[in-house]
Amino acid sequence: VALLFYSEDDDPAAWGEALRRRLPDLDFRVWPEAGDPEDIDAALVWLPPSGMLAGLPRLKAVFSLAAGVDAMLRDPTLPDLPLCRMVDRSLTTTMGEYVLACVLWYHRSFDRYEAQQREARWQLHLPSPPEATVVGIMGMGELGAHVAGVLREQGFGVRGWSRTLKRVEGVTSFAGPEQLAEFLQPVGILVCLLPLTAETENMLDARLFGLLPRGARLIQVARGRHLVDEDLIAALNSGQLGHATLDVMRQEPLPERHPFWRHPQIRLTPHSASYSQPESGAEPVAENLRRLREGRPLLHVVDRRRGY
Ligand code: NDP
Ligand code: OXD
Repeated sequence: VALLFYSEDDDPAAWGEALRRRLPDLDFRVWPEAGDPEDIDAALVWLPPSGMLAGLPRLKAVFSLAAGVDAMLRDPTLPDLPLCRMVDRSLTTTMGEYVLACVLWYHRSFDRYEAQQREARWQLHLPSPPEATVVGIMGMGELGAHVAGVLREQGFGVRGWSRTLKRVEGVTSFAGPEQLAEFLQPVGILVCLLPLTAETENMLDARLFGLLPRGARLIQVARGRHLVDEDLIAALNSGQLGHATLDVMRQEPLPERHPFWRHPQIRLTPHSASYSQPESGAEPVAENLRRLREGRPLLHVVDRRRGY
């Protein structure tokens, strides 16, 4: 099988090595050194240039290096072939670490202490037990369900919201637009782990923030286009939201002049919440290459109608 690799952010040598350890006869090629386009059976990519995949006449499947495939689905030149998204242990565990770190930071009032320090103000916020902090997770898929488990283990109150109702031990579950307000009502820390689709775009807006208790905090680790930027700034300035941690932006890298950079109640990271390490991420890709070769159904195929 010949696999073509493209990513500006991932190390092709490390992926090639990890894949060849599992599939010694793999023909691994790195764009733009694709050789004869007719040879290529599959592509492993993150944000490929528009038209690149359409130029591979015998391509049979596309594997995304990322869990979220919204950018690929927006590209009108994406071939009508199975598109498989990344589902990988290291991606999931690093997301668990990131969200836990943020939740603990808020739970122990570090955002308030940071603000107080700017004013040289000495004021104690007595720690409350973790069960008094309710964390709401929007999106209870691979990542959201794992994050829910990590937070439960720490004793936090956890609620989950998804399209279809889940049964997760210790997690109060809600589904669909009709249960959104009830889900949000006691949430002190809101985590967004939704895929970006036509239904979820711009969901994090003034109306939704107004359904949260005053002073709630936001952890946005999904996609920049879920968030209405101006509504976040207004909610922070009015006190409806207390603080926000943003890992993803509408435009990445975030333009230097964007107000998020300097807002005192916003903390930014550069789309680094979680990361698929080649050593573990190669496993699901290798399994799908075996399946492709043997004509068996592929894993983690995106439902293009649903958009995730
Ligand atoms: P999954 O597809 O496994 O889970 C998606 C979840 O969202 C499911 O529970 C689904 O509900 C729910 N959902 C989808 N649409 C709706 C809707 N309209 N209303 C309510 N719930 C909805 O995705 P992952 O957990 O693997 O990844 C989630 C997202 O995280 C990715 O799409 C990506 O954008 C982002 N991400 C960000 C990273 C970062 O570094 N910042 C890294 C990796 C991913 P149901 O279960 O009922 O179908
Ligand atoms: C993503 C990823 O979808 O890094 O953002 O997997």
